[in-house]
Amino acid sequence: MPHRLFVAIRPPEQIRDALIDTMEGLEGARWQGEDQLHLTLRFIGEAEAPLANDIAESLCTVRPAPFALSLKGVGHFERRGRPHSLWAGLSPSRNLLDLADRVEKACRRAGCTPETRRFAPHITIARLNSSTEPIGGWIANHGDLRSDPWPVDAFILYESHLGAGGSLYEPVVRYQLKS
Ligand code: 2AM
Repeated sequence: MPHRLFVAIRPPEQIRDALIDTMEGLEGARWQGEDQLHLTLRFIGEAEAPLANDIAESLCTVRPAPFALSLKGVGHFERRGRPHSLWAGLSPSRNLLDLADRVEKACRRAGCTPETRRFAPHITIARLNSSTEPIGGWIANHGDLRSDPWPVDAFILYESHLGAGGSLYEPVVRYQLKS
């Protein structure tokens, strides 16, 4: 059976708490669970065992030095002209772009089809649908979201299990950055 994979950074507890604090005041939003919060570096999608193993191995070569990230602001993505998700943004970080670039190259070396979409760093907070109330008030209330910097010292290869109650994200391999 293929594995649905992605590579992400897991924010620490105090950052997850800050994100959870924003999860109110929007009727009809499907808020992410605490254990679902992550910053995707590379969505891989369905991979059969040999490719999945090669990806897991290739990612071992990605070992930049640890760096800091901080939350900055909120936003939304649209699909078919309608708000589809809410997210928290990150302060611009060259180190984050560099990490995503190295992860992308490692995935390609393992045999993944190149990602053509531009990397848009975000942490999804909620999924929305046509019955969600207008998001303008929520965006205005949380637009000044900021956090202290947190140290990023690892990234994770996740397997996504799709279920009726939402996706379950299972950490498969944790990759420590250079110490
Ligand atoms: P999202 O949070 O903005 O939806 C696991 O699905 C992770 O991979 C999510 O963080 C999701 O981003 C991201 N992702 C990127 N491209 C995706 C795609 N085509 N399908 C599903 N998830 C995708």
